[in-house]
Amino acid sequence: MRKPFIIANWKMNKNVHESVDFVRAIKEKLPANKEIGIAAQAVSLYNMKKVAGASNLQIIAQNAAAELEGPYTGEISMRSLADAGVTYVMLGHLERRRLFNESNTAINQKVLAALKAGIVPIICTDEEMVQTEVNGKIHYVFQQLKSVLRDVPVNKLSQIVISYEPSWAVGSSHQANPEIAEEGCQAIRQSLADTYNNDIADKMRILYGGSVNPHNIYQIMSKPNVDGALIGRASLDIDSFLQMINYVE
Ligand code: 3PY
Repeated sequence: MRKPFIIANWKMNKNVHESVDFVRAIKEKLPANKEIGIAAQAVSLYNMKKVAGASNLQIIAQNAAAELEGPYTGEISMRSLADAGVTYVMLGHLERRRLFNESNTAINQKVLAALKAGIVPIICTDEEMVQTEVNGKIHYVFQQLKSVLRDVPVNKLSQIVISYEPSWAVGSSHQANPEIAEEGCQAIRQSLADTYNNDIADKMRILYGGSVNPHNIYQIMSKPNVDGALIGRASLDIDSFLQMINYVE
């Protein structure tokens, strides 16, 4: 069984005090049957973890360097993040690809560094895929996914989290569409099964991201291949976030 995973992606919002206050306000209210995480600015993560303590809240970085240490002024290492209590790192978000020209090769190096440091990557991909039909069976190839997973040891794959975020839905006011969410997550699972095997594809969690809010999360989470949500703007407000982690029809 894949445990549902609901993640707030705060992007470059909330300062340290606001982030810590938010954690303090929600930490006793987290549902036990889901994994809940917040991806915040790096400067807040250590203090957020201290306040979250042993609660079921995952503290998530939004990016980190591909090198674990050394002369890289201004960078943040996965090793330091792990020491600060960070358990997951989001890699390859569309805004990083688009605004900071992050390539699949660079993201792949970061995925490998995260695994070395003991941090689980949450890898974001968009809708770019090639669909082919061989002997009546549809195959999907997500070039991004293939490239960013290069050289990842097979025994590490099932812990990795993938997020499907169609580019038109990120940071936009478009309505997320549950059918499109399912279609994308299902295609990713199928491509993982084709590239590796069914067992790995069944174990890996695939989240949907892009314009998720309290009104559409239930429909999205009801889809069989959607194991969680990566939530932008709607996660900044405490009440709205609590509503989404406890989604009901
Ligand atoms: C959004 O919903 O805008 C996101 O970028 C989620 O990661």
